[in-house]
Amino acid sequence: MSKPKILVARAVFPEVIARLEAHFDVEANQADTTWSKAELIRRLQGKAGAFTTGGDRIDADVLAACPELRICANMAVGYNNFDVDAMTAAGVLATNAPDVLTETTADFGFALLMATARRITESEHYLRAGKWTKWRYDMFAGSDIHGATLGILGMGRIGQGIAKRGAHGFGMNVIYHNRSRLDAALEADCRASYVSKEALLKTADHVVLVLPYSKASHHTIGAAELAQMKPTATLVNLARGGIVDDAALAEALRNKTIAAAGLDVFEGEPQVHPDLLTVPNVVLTPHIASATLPTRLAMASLAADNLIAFFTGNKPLTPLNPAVLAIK
Ligand code: 8YV
Repeated sequence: MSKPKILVARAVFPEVIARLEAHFDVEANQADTTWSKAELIRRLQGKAGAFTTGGDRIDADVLAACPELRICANMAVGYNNFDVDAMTAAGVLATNAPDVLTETTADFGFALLMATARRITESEHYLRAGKWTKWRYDMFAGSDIHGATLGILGMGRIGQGIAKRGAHGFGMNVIYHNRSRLDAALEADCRASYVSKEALLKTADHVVLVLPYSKASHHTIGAAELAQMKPTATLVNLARGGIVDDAALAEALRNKTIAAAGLDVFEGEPQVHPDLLTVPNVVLTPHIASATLPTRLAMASLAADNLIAFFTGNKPLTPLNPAVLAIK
């Protein structure tokens, strides 16, 4: 019996490709070429499955052009690259890669917060440029993390990981806002108090964004929200580009409406708003929050496990639209 054909849309660990090859006829993009939508559609012809990453958009056009497609397994917890409603309507299963990246991403959130609040990259650039000629009492003075108020917008698994680091490790006062309030046991575990978005913006010394991207969360932080924050506050975006209005943020950083920002994700990435590149009080990283090799391998393995389970008649581990399975 011939093996199902799958497409692996981006380069991935050779051992994951080898594992997929044991089950599937694999077309892999190990050259890591960036494909246009037309090229993705061309490559998906005849494929029953796709291994995707956050940059591979599966929407109604792609689904209409690829009628043989039955499952797309995302190597990411976020899945705003999927039109899940269109996938459900087309009978295509969507899976993501949650949990395996939670602690690694929360570690990075804390690293980005600390680098931002303590001006680590800005001061390093100064040193490397040969500008450090003497010590000064207020040189690169930043803001404290310990004992400060940490505001977390979006209290899913990663938000909870950041809350625990802040509360248990740094004695922070943790407040959060989320679509739904956590149950009392989880709140106690995180030592976090539920507040309104407005109260969070007004009282937090450090605001960390970890909410999923959707039309509803587009520009959750724009000029009006930045104006509500303390002038000494820092903002960290770990979630998705588009949750912050990057042009408004660059202006707020330039005007010192807020003190500093740390960004791992950008609107239209890998392009970065040019104004962000010219303000000094922002730490910029290229979407690396989950980037440790063990975690990236776990994410890729989970995506592969979902594909293998689906085609061997087992239940995929992390389905996003399980109704599709019930229909079959
Ligand atoms: C990925 C992410 O690196 O999991 C997510 O949602 O944003 C990152 O961990 C990226 O999306 C690649 O798939």
